[in-house]
Amino acid sequence: MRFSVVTAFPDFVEAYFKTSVIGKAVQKGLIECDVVNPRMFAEPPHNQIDDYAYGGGGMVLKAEPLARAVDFVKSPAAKVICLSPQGRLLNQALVESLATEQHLILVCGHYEGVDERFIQAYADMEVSVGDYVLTGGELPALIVVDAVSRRVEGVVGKSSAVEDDSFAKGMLDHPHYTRPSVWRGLKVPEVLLNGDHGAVASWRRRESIARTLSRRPDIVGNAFLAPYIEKGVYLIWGDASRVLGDEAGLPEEVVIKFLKNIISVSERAGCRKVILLLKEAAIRQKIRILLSRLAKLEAECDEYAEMIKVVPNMDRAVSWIKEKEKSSPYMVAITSENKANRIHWDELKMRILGFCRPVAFCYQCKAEDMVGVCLRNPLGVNDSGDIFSGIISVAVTLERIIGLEKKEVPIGRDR
Ligand code: 4GX
Repeated sequence: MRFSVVTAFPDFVEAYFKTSVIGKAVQKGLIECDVVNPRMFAEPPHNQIDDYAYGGGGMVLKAEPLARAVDFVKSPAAKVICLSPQGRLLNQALVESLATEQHLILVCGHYEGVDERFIQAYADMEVSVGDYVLTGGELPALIVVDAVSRRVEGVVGKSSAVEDDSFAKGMLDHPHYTRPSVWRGLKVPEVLLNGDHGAVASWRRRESIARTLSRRPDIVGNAFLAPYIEKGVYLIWGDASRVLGDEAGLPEEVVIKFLKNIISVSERAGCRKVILLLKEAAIRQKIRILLSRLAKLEAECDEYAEMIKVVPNMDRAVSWIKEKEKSSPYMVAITSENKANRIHWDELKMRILGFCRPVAFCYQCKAEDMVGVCLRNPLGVNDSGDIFSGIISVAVTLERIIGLEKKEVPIGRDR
């Protein structure tokens, strides 16, 4: 990965490239950093790189010296980024996306800014590091170099790289402590001293959640929740006889495909079980036999049989979850009907993090069975309750609520 910084103050940027983690990464050859001064490409004898703004105002960087500097460092795959308060706000998702590039050319503006024609002709993207005004683009450029570099393999140690996954999940970090265990009368939380790894993990999860909900509720909408849900997530497919019963007439391979799909969708969202409501004993038996046959036939289907549970009705599903989790599930119906207890998916995410209860997503369940909240069915009124509609509705809903592990933002000209 290569970074080229175009700046009228090369000393400042060069010092950073020789220091600390970035300096070591340069030494090890993990990243390549160069600096180019537009003044070297300015018109002699004055080598002026700025001039008065047309229409009045302060000074503006001239387009030609910047253009020549960029041409000088350019490589075929280079992306040109201009640092500016008018740019796209930098966040971890954009950092991950920039980390996939081979060469970033970072152009640092000064004064009132840069001649707009340079940006138009050369910049692939304008990036801002925050909603405040600085004196120049050097610090923002170094912020980009720093954040992107630590996503390059080998630049930071494995533990910090793994730690970083927590930001990929989009939640705030938990507090950290080191020795001594009592400092000026302040104690380290007891749970961290006992060596119970499970208890530590669960404490850290709760701390991350509490901090995120109170300090940064705005990021919860995009967070990947699966690692933060202590009690299980369940999917209950009501009236499954309609799709799996004999009258549905589905060939066995379609039933198998359905089971596989619904399991993989549920597993990705961290579901503990998929519970099928099948009122006829004969069909429950048929599905059980099919699952155990699958387990014998294909090694990977071993877990498939474990993931699926068949019960006759909702009461049995709810009491089974309650028994297993020692607390009653929060019921969430996926429905096309306009119910009074409908909530927004964003609000549901907040609630799931706020309590420590199992959550049961219910698809095709009878109204009288549903006492919790309702979520809008992503298929709308077009959901006919068949296996195709069901998998789509369930997959979109689970992905919306639980989220995606990684977020990719495409890079390119964004205006
Ligand atoms: N995130 N500044 C750039 C001059 C400027 C203005 C417009 C290009 C276009 C900043 C930030 C930031 C101050 C750096 C103005 N250059 N850059 N400079 N916040 O405040 O990136």
